[in-house]
Amino acid sequence: MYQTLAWQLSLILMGALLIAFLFVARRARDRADADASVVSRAYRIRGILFWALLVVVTPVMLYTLLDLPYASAGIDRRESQVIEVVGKQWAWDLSTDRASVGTPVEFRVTSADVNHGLGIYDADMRLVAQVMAMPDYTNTLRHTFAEPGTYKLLCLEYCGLIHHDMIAELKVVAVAEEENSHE
Ligand SMILES: [Cu+2]
Repeated sequence: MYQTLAWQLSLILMGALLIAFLFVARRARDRADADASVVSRAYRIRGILFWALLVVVTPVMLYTLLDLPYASAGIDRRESQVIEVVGKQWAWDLSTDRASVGTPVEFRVTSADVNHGLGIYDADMRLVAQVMAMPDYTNTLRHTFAEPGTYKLLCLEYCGLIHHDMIAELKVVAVAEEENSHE
């Protein structure tokens, strides 16, 4: 649905651009010699636009940058559960398929062959975290699961014939449940 909307919007914008382009091209042919007053007016408008842009864009940029999640992602330095993840054609090898709610999980992600993309999806198939799986390199992804459930690990980087079937499951359980399972 959004694709159709985006396509229609693109068509409209492309049309508007074409009309503007033709208009300018025509005007340029009509008046080849712009006089000095036009030039100086153009410079003045350009100056005003520059300052307007600066005044509008700077606060917007600062405001949106402050909202980036990177800083808060680094704060959770509590003891974490480590899960080693190796992607290979076409499966995920996990050192464990269990994790607990509320404790940070540190995924150490690498690949045994080609590039893969590790995507972690919740029960509603909403992407909750993702990181690249690269050969000869370990990427660290920290994520704290807020909800218990069975999460799915999918591959987000096309890696060959059976890429679509590269699925593993991770059971995220409440802490009490985890302790019971050891008894
Ligand atoms: Cu893949």
